[in-house]
Amino acid sequence: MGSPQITENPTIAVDEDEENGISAECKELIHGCRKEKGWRTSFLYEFQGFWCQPKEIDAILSFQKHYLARDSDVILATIPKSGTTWIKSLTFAIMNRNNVPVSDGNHPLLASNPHDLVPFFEYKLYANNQNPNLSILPKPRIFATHIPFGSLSESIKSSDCRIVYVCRNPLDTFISSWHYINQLRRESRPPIPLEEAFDMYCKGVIGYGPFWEHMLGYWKESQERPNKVLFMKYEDMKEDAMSHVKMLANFLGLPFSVEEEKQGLIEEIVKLCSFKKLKDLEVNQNGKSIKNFDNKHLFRKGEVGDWVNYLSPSMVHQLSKIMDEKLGDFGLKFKVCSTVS
Ligand code: PAP
Repeated sequence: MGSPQITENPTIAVDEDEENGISAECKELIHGCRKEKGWRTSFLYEFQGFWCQPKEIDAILSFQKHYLARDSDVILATIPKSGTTWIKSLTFAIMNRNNVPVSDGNHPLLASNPHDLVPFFEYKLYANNQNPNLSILPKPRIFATHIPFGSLSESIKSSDCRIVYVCRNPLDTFISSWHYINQLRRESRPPIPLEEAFDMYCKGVIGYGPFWEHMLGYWKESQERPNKVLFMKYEDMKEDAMSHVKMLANFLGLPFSVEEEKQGLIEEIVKLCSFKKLKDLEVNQNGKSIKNFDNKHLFRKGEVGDWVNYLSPSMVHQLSKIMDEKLGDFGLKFKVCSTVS
Protein backbone atom coordinates (compact mmCIF):
# COMPACT_ATOMS: atom_id res chain seq x y z
CA MET A 1 0.00 0.00 0.00
CA GLY A 2 1.35 3.47 -0.86
CA SER A 3 1.47 6.38 1.54
CA PRO A 4 -1.92 7.95 2.23
CA GLN A 5 -2.95 10.88 0.10
CA ILE A 6 -3.75 13.96 2.18
CA THR A 7 -7.03 15.61 1.28
CA GLU A 8 -8.43 19.02 2.02
CA ASN A 9 -9.68 17.72 5.38
CA PRO A 10 -6.50 17.33 7.40
CA THR A 11 -8.09 14.90 9.88
CA ILE A 12 -8.89 12.34 7.19
CA ALA A 13 -6.33 10.62 5.05
CA VAL A 14 -7.65 8.77 2.03
CA ASP A 15 -6.52 5.22 1.92
CA GLU A 16 -5.47 4.91 -1.71
CA ASP A 17 -6.54 1.30 -1.63
CA GLU A 18 -10.17 2.37 -1.40
CA GLU A 19 -10.10 3.71 -4.94
CA ASN A 20 -7.73 1.13 -6.37
CA GLY A 21 -9.14 -0.77 -9.31
CA ILE A 22 -12.31 1.27 -9.73
CA SER A 23 -13.26 2.32 -13.25
CA ALA A 24 -12.35 5.71 -14.69
CA GLU A 25 -16.09 6.42 -15.00
CA CYS A 26 -16.59 5.83 -11.30
CA LYS A 27 -13.53 7.86 -10.33
CA GLU A 28 -14.77 10.80 -12.29
CA LEU A 29 -18.25 10.43 -10.91
CA ILE A 30 -17.28 10.29 -7.24
CA HIS A 31 -15.09 13.33 -7.53
CA GLY A 32 -18.23 15.29 -8.31
CA CYS A 33 -20.21 13.77 -5.41
CA ARG A 34 -20.77 15.20 -1.95
CA LYS A 35 -18.73 13.25 0.56
CA GLU A 36 -18.67 12.68 4.30
CA LYS A 37 -16.30 10.83 6.57
CA GLY A 38 -17.06 7.10 6.26
CA TRP A 39 -17.56 4.50 8.97
CA ARG A 40 -15.11 1.98 7.62
CA THR A 41 -13.53 3.80 4.71
CA SER A 42 -12.17 7.34 4.56
CA PHE A 43 -15.28 8.63 2.82
CA LEU A 44 -18.81 7.81 1.89
CA TYR A 45 -20.06 9.47 -1.28
CA GLU A 46 -23.60 10.61 -1.98
CA PHE A 47 -24.46 8.73 -5.14
CA GLN A 48 -27.97 8.76 -6.62
CA GLY A 49 -29.24 10.07 -3.27
CA PHE A 50 -27.65 7.47 -1.00
CA TRP A 51 -24.30 7.04 0.74
CA CYS A 52 -21.85 4.54 -0.63
CA GLN A 53 -18.19 3.53 -0.85
CA PRO A 54 -16.32 3.90 -4.17
CA LYS A 55 -16.10 0.16 -4.88
CA GLU A 56 -19.79 -0.28 -4.21
CA ILE A 57 -20.64 2.59 -6.55
CA ASP A 58 -18.53 1.02 -9.27
CA ALA A 59 -20.33 -2.30 -8.86
CA ILE A 60 -23.74 -0.63 -8.81
CA LEU A 61 -22.96 1.18 -12.07
CA SER A 62 -22.10 -2.14 -13.66
CA PHE A 63 -25.24 -3.77 -12.23
CA GLN A 64 -27.45 -0.95 -13.49
CA LYS A 65 -25.95 -1.27 -16.97
CA HIS A 66 -26.03 -5.02 -17.32
CA TYR A 67 -28.50 -6.84 -15.09
CA LEU A 68 -31.62 -8.05 -16.88
CA ALA A 69 -34.34 -9.33 -14.59
CA ARG A 70 -36.40 -12.37 -15.42
CA ASP A 71 -40.00 -12.65 -14.29
CA SER A 72 -39.06 -15.64 -12.16
CA ASP A 73 -36.22 -13.85 -10.31
CA VAL A 74 -36.43 -13.18 -6.60
CA ILE A 75 -34.53 -10.23 -5.16
CA LEU A 76 -33.89 -9.97 -1.44
CA ALA A 77 -33.38 -6.37 -0.39
CA THR A 78 -32.23 -4.93 2.93
CA ILE A 79 -30.25 -2.09 4.36
CA PRO A 80 -27.19 -3.68 6.04
CA LYS A 81 -27.66 -5.39 9.43
CA SER A 82 -31.42 -5.76 9.10
CA GLY A 83 -31.68 -9.51 8.66
CA THR A 84 -30.03 -10.17 5.28
CA THR A 85 -28.35 -13.41 6.34
CA TRP A 86 -31.60 -14.69 7.83
CA ILE A 87 -33.85 -13.87 4.87
CA LYS A 88 -31.28 -15.37 2.48
CA SER A 89 -31.31 -18.65 4.39
CA LEU A 90 -35.11 -18.80 4.68
CA THR A 91 -35.70 -17.98 1.02
CA PHE A 92 -33.08 -20.45 -0.12
CA ALA A 93 -34.57 -23.23 2.02
CA ILE A 94 -38.14 -22.50 0.87
CA MET A 95 -37.32 -22.23 -2.82
CA ASN A 96 -35.09 -25.28 -2.98
CA ARG A 97 -37.13 -27.60 -0.80
CA ASN A 98 -38.10 -29.81 -3.71
CA ASN A 99 -34.49 -30.23 -4.85
CA VAL A 100 -32.91 -30.56 -1.41
CA PRO A 101 -35.07 -31.83 1.44
CA VAL A 102 -34.79 -29.53 4.43
CA SER A 103 -33.95 -32.50 6.66
CA ASP A 104 -31.08 -33.60 4.38
CA GLY A 105 -27.87 -33.91 6.39
CA ASN A 106 -26.06 -32.50 3.36
CA HIS A 107 -28.28 -29.45 3.02
CA PRO A 108 -26.26 -26.60 1.46
CA LEU A 109 -27.11 -24.33 4.39
CA LEU A 110 -25.19 -26.68 6.68
CA ALA A 111 -21.99 -26.31 4.70
CA SER A 112 -22.19 -22.85 3.16
CA ASN A 113 -22.89 -19.40 4.53
CA PRO A 114 -26.19 -17.99 3.16
CA HIS A 115 -24.20 -15.21 1.46
CA ASP A 116 -22.49 -17.83 -0.68
CA LEU A 117 -25.80 -19.38 -1.68
CA VAL A 118 -27.59 -16.13 -2.50
CA PRO A 119 -25.12 -13.69 -4.05
CA PHE A 120 -25.23 -9.92 -3.71
CA PHE A 121 -25.29 -7.94 -6.93
CA GLU A 122 -22.89 -5.34 -5.59
CA TYR A 123 -20.45 -7.47 -3.56
CA LYS A 124 -20.23 -10.53 -5.72
CA LEU A 125 -21.82 -10.59 -9.16
CA TYR A 126 -20.97 -7.09 -10.38
CA ALA A 127 -18.06 -6.37 -8.02
CA ASN A 128 -14.82 -5.28 -9.70
CA ASN A 129 -16.68 -4.23 -12.83
CA GLN A 130 -17.65 -7.75 -13.73
CA ASN A 131 -20.45 -8.49 -16.16
CA PRO A 132 -21.30 -12.13 -15.45
CA ASN A 133 -23.48 -14.22 -17.70
CA LEU A 134 -26.39 -14.81 -15.35
CA SER A 135 -28.56 -16.32 -18.08
CA ILE A 136 -26.88 -19.66 -17.51
CA LEU A 137 -28.16 -19.87 -13.93
CA PRO A 138 -31.12 -22.18 -13.42
CA LYS A 139 -34.50 -20.62 -12.73
CA PRO A 140 -35.69 -19.36 -10.37
CA ARG A 141 -32.67 -17.26 -9.52
CA ILE A 142 -32.31 -15.65 -6.09
CA PHE A 143 -30.21 -12.51 -5.70
CA ALA A 144 -29.67 -10.00 -2.93
CA THR A 145 -28.93 -6.33 -2.69
CA HIS A 146 -28.62 -3.36 -0.36
CA ILE A 147 -29.37 -0.92 -3.18
CA PRO A 148 -32.33 1.42 -2.52
CA PHE A 149 -35.46 0.80 -4.58
CA GLY A 150 -35.03 3.91 -6.72
CA SER A 151 -31.63 2.75 -7.97
CA LEU A 152 -32.58 -0.80 -8.91
CA SER A 153 -32.22 -1.52 -12.60
CA GLU A 154 -35.26 -0.69 -14.71
CA SER A 155 -35.80 -4.31 -15.66
CA ILE A 156 -36.42 -5.17 -11.99
CA LYS A 157 -39.12 -2.54 -11.76
CA SER A 158 -40.80 -3.36 -15.05
CA SER A 159 -40.63 -7.16 -14.98
CA ASP A 160 -42.73 -9.48 -12.83
CA CYS A 161 -39.78 -10.49 -10.66
CA ARG A 162 -40.49 -10.39 -6.95
CA ILE A 163 -38.76 -8.38 -4.24
CA VAL A 164 -38.65 -9.31 -0.57
CA TYR A 165 -37.63 -6.44 1.69
CA VAL A 166 -36.67 -6.96 5.32
CA CYS A 167 -36.18 -4.05 7.64
CA ARG A 168 -35.33 -3.81 11.29
CA ASN A 169 -35.90 -1.19 13.94
CA PRO A 170 -33.24 1.49 13.53
CA LEU A 171 -32.11 1.36 17.18
CA ASP A 172 -30.98 -2.25 16.80
CA THR A 173 -29.80 -1.78 13.23
CA PHE A 174 -27.56 1.03 14.38
CA ILE A 175 -26.04 -1.03 17.21
CA SER A 176 -25.56 -4.03 14.94
CA SER A 177 -23.87 -1.84 12.29
CA TRP A 178 -21.60 -0.20 14.84
CA HIS A 179 -20.41 -3.55 16.19
CA TYR A 180 -19.93 -5.03 12.73
CA ILE A 181 -17.99 -2.10 11.34
CA ASN A 182 -15.69 -1.99 14.33
CA GLN A 183 -15.00 -5.71 13.86
CA LEU A 184 -14.19 -5.29 10.18
CA ARG A 185 -12.12 -2.15 10.32
CA ARG A 186 -8.53 -2.35 9.27
CA GLU A 187 -6.03 -2.44 12.07
CA SER A 188 -4.65 0.85 10.81
CA ARG A 189 -7.96 2.58 11.61
CA PRO A 190 -9.13 3.32 15.15
CA PRO A 191 -12.53 2.00 16.26
CA ILE A 192 -15.33 4.45 15.62
CA PRO A 193 -16.75 5.78 18.91
CA LEU A 194 -20.44 5.06 19.50
CA GLU A 195 -21.35 8.75 19.80
CA GLU A 196 -19.66 9.65 16.52
CA ALA A 197 -21.30 6.77 14.67
CA PHE A 198 -24.64 7.72 16.17
CA ASP A 199 -24.39 11.30 14.90
CA MET A 200 -23.59 10.03 11.42
CA TYR A 201 -26.47 7.54 11.53
CA CYS A 202 -28.93 10.24 12.60
CA LYS A 203 -27.73 12.45 9.73
CA GLY A 204 -28.43 9.55 7.40
CA VAL A 205 -24.73 9.00 6.69
CA ILE A 206 -24.42 5.22 6.70
CA GLY A 207 -23.91 2.78 3.82
CA TYR A 208 -27.03 2.87 1.58
CA GLY A 209 -28.66 5.41 3.92
CA PRO A 210 -30.37 7.51 5.01
CA PHE A 211 -32.15 4.54 6.54
CA TRP A 212 -35.53 6.27 6.35
CA GLU A 213 -35.22 6.82 2.58
CA HIS A 214 -34.18 3.20 2.11
CA MET A 215 -37.16 1.88 4.06
CA LEU A 216 -39.65 4.27 2.51
CA GLY A 217 -38.65 3.42 -1.05
CA TYR A 218 -39.55 -0.24 -0.56
CA TRP A 219 -42.42 0.50 1.83
CA LYS A 220 -44.24 2.73 -0.66
CA GLU A 221 -43.73 0.23 -3.45
CA SER A 222 -45.03 -2.60 -1.26
CA GLN A 223 -48.16 -0.57 -0.56
CA GLU A 224 -48.72 0.17 -4.22
CA ARG A 225 -47.72 -3.23 -5.57
CA PRO A 226 -48.11 -5.85 -2.83
CA ASN A 227 -47.62 -8.66 -5.31
CA LYS A 228 -44.31 -7.14 -6.35
CA VAL A 229 -42.78 -6.23 -2.98
CA LEU A 230 -43.23 -8.13 0.25
CA PHE A 231 -42.27 -5.93 3.20
CA MET A 232 -41.27 -7.76 6.38
CA LYS A 233 -39.88 -6.64 9.70
CA TYR A 234 -37.14 -8.45 11.63
CA GLU A 235 -38.98 -8.01 14.94
CA ASP A 236 -42.18 -9.55 13.56
CA MET A 237 -40.20 -12.45 12.14
CA LYS A 238 -38.58 -13.03 15.53
CA GLU A 239 -41.97 -12.98 17.21
CA ASP A 240 -43.61 -15.43 14.85
CA ALA A 241 -41.18 -16.98 12.40
CA MET A 242 -43.56 -19.75 11.29
CA SER A 243 -46.27 -17.44 9.98
CA HIS A 244 -43.65 -15.34 8.20
CA VAL A 245 -42.17 -18.38 6.50
CA LYS A 246 -45.64 -19.30 5.36
CA MET A 247 -46.30 -15.77 4.12
CA LEU A 248 -42.96 -15.73 2.32
CA ALA A 249 -43.67 -19.04 0.58
CA ASN A 250 -47.10 -17.77 -0.52
CA PHE A 251 -45.60 -14.55 -1.85
CA LEU A 252 -42.95 -16.50 -3.77
CA GLY A 253 -45.68 -18.53 -5.42
CA LEU A 254 -44.55 -21.70 -3.64
CA PRO A 255 -47.13 -22.20 -0.87
CA PHE A 256 -46.77 -25.13 1.48
CA SER A 257 -49.14 -27.99 0.75
CA VAL A 258 -51.37 -29.35 3.49
CA GLU A 259 -49.15 -32.41 3.49
CA GLU A 260 -45.98 -30.34 3.97
CA GLU A 261 -47.57 -28.44 6.82
CA LYS A 262 -48.68 -31.68 8.46
CA GLN A 263 -45.15 -33.03 8.19
CA GLY A 264 -43.88 -29.98 10.10
CA LEU A 265 -41.85 -28.62 7.20
CA ILE A 266 -42.37 -24.98 8.15
CA GLU A 267 -41.01 -25.62 11.62
CA GLU A 268 -38.04 -27.49 10.14
CA ILE A 269 -37.19 -24.53 7.92
CA VAL A 270 -37.43 -22.14 10.86
CA LYS A 271 -35.08 -24.38 12.86
CA LEU A 272 -32.61 -24.85 10.04
CA CYS A 273 -32.36 -21.09 9.53
CA SER A 274 -32.42 -20.10 13.20
CA PHE A 275 -29.70 -17.88 14.59
CA LYS A 276 -28.41 -20.59 16.93
CA LYS A 277 -28.32 -23.31 14.27
CA LEU A 278 -26.49 -21.18 11.72
CA LYS A 279 -24.15 -19.56 14.21
CA ASP A 280 -22.88 -22.89 15.52
CA LEU A 281 -22.01 -24.34 12.11
CA GLU A 282 -18.34 -24.79 11.33
CA VAL A 283 -18.65 -22.67 8.15
CA ASN A 284 -20.07 -19.80 10.16
CA GLN A 285 -17.58 -20.11 12.99
CA ASN A 286 -14.45 -20.30 10.89
CA GLY A 287 -15.35 -19.57 7.24
CA LYS A 288 -15.16 -16.39 5.18
CA SER A 289 -17.74 -15.17 2.67
CA ILE A 290 -18.54 -11.62 1.65
CA LYS A 291 -15.39 -9.83 0.56
CA ASN A 292 -13.37 -12.34 2.52
CA PHE A 293 -14.75 -11.22 5.90
CA ASP A 294 -15.11 -13.72 8.72
CA ASN A 295 -18.60 -15.21 8.75
CA LYS A 296 -18.66 -15.28 12.53
CA HIS A 297 -19.24 -11.51 12.64
CA LEU A 298 -22.57 -12.01 10.85
CA PHE A 299 -23.89 -13.80 13.94
CA ARG A 300 -23.60 -11.62 17.01
CA LYS A 301 -26.69 -11.76 19.26
CA GLY A 302 -29.65 -11.97 16.89
CA GLU A 303 -32.04 -10.42 19.40
CA VAL A 304 -34.52 -7.60 19.54
CA GLY A 305 -33.69 -4.67 21.80
CA ASP A 306 -29.95 -5.00 22.40
CA TRP A 307 -29.86 -1.20 22.01
CA VAL A 308 -30.85 -0.87 25.70
CA ASN A 309 -27.33 -1.93 26.56
CA TYR A 310 -25.70 0.87 24.58
CA LEU A 311 -27.88 3.90 23.95
CA SER A 312 -28.41 6.69 26.47
CA PRO A 313 -31.98 7.94 27.06
CA SER A 314 -31.21 11.08 25.05
CA MET A 315 -29.95 9.00 22.11
CA VAL A 316 -33.10 6.88 22.21
CA HIS A 317 -35.18 10.04 22.30
CA GLN A 318 -33.29 11.56 19.37
CA LEU A 319 -33.50 8.51 17.14
CA SER A 320 -37.12 7.77 18.05
CA LYS A 321 -37.98 11.35 17.08
CA ILE A 322 -36.30 10.90 13.70
CA MET A 323 -38.18 7.63 13.14
CA ASP A 324 -41.42 9.36 14.03
CA GLU A 325 -40.80 12.39 11.85
CA LYS A 326 -39.49 10.53 8.83
CA LEU A 327 -41.56 7.34 8.89
CA GLY A 328 -44.60 7.99 11.08
CA ASP A 329 -46.66 9.83 8.47
CA PHE A 330 -46.27 6.86 6.15
CA GLY A 331 -47.52 4.42 8.75
CA LEU A 332 -44.15 2.73 9.21
CA LYS A 333 -43.64 1.94 12.88
CA PHE A 334 -41.46 -0.46 14.86
CA LYS A 335 -41.80 -2.43 18.02
CA VAL A 336 -38.67 -1.29 19.80
CA CYS A 337 -39.20 -2.80 23.22
CA SER A 338 -36.33 -4.93 24.40
CA THR A 339 -36.51 -8.65 24.96
CA VAL A 340 -32.88 -8.76 26.04
CA SER A 341 -32.50 -9.69 29.67
P1 PAP B 1 -25.47 -8.00 6.50
O1 PAP B 1 -26.34 -6.88 6.06
O2 PAP B 1 -24.04 -7.59 6.75
O3 PAP B 1 -25.60 -9.22 5.65
P2 PAP B 1 -27.43 -8.92 8.38
O4 PAP B 1 -27.49 -10.38 8.23
O5 PAP B 1 -28.46 -8.09 7.72
O6 PAP B 1 -25.97 -8.41 7.97
O7 PAP B 1 -27.48 -8.53 9.90
C1 PAP B 1 -26.79 -9.18 10.90
C2 PAP B 1 -27.70 -9.20 12.10
O8 PAP B 1 -28.65 -10.26 11.93
C3 PAP B 1 -26.93 -9.49 13.37
O9 PAP B 1 -27.65 -8.83 14.41
P3 PAP B 1 -27.00 -8.42 15.79
O10 PAP B 1 -25.75 -7.67 15.50
O11 PAP B 1 -28.02 -7.57 16.47
O12 PAP B 1 -26.75 -9.68 16.52
C4 PAP B 1 -27.05 -11.01 13.42
O13 PAP B 1 -26.81 -11.53 14.70
C5 PAP B 1 -28.48 -11.21 12.97
N1 PAP B 1 -28.71 -12.55 12.41
C6 PAP B 1 -27.91 -13.28 11.61
N2 PAP B 1 -28.47 -14.45 11.31
C7 PAP B 1 -29.66 -14.49 11.94
C8 PAP B 1 -30.70 -15.47 12.02
N3 PAP B 1 -30.62 -16.62 11.41
N4 PAP B 1 -31.79 -15.15 12.75
C9 PAP B 1 -31.89 -13.96 13.39
N5 PAP B 1 -30.94 -13.01 13.36
C10 PAP B 1 -29.84 -13.26 12.64
